[in-house]
Amino acid sequence: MKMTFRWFGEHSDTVTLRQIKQIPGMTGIMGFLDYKAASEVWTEAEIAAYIGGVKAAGLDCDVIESVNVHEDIKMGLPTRDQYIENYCITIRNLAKYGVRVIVYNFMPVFDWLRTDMARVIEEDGSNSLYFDEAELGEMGPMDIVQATAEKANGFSLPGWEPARLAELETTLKRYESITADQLRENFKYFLEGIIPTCEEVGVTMACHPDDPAWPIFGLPRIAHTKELFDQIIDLVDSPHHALCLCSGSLGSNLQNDIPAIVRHFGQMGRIACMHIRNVKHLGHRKFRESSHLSTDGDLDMYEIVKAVYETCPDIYVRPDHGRMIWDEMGRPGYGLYDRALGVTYLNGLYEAIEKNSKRQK
Ligand code: DNO
Repeated sequence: MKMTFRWFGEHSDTVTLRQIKQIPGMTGIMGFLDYKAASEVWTEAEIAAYIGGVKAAGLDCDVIESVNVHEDIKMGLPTRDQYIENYCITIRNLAKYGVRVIVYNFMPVFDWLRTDMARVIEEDGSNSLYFDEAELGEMGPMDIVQATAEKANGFSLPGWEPARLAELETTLKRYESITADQLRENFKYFLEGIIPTCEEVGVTMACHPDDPAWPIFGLPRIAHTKELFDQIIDLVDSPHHALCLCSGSLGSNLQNDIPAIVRHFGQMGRIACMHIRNVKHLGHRKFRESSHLSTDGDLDMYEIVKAVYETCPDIYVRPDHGRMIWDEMGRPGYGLYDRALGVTYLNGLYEAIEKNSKRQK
């Protein structure tokens, strides 16, 4: 288990590389050029500067999260070929600087979605990301983007800065006629376009689950259960087509047996990396993100880490969203303190599982 930390870059993150390096057991970051538009080419000069800075801080950058997929690719528009070509150039450029894994998602329009970016947790006064489908219904997509921007300490919802609101309306309209099956077909077309390049340069694509784990605003979503991931894996037969399982995203639906899902795809060799965090359910489709500790949420972190140890011990892992604690102000979900606590907890679980397993042999 190679422990990493998500980092948005010098000008877009409140956390520094020096702080990340000081977290025990930290090997590297999951990196991101946050100013790039979806499927815009990442140039070698940009990559060299970014990764050079990370390496100078004593950290690796084997994983990039994310290279975003253009909506035209997801919608299957004729313009998609140009964007797929760009995507291949970015894959090649990243590979030249040692990147091994690229995390991405195939969610129409929105990436992860919450109805409150800073819901106070009464018990201890911390706050965390929160979702309530009842609130979502009242809000509508445009309100969500605006509300997120207002309560996100200056950060906006990934991909939907308020300046792009007009575009959002057109995009939503276009999706009205796209079914889940069509979306899957478009996904296959995309994978067939990029996986040969990945095979050539040694990069593995890691698809992230839908978050929350069901369709929202009537938009099709095809990556949120074991069965749906089986269909995705079947789209292209290559070890370079893999998953980035996220326990928190999948855990928004308690029907998802996460240790079993990890074992299933881990044994197949199709997990490239994982995001590990916990969620606390408060009602039907209503949850908040808790600390990583098993007893603070509804997921059994011990069983999840054990499944990693037993079926895919070499994957990259990062703590996922943390709460805001100790009066920290930062990008919602991505402060330093609670995520660092998550790292030490996950490393502790792993050490105990590993030692216990070796002792029994
Ligand atoms: C949320 C993240 C996601 C993830 C993308 C991958 O915090 O895990 O935004 O990076 O879905 O493209």
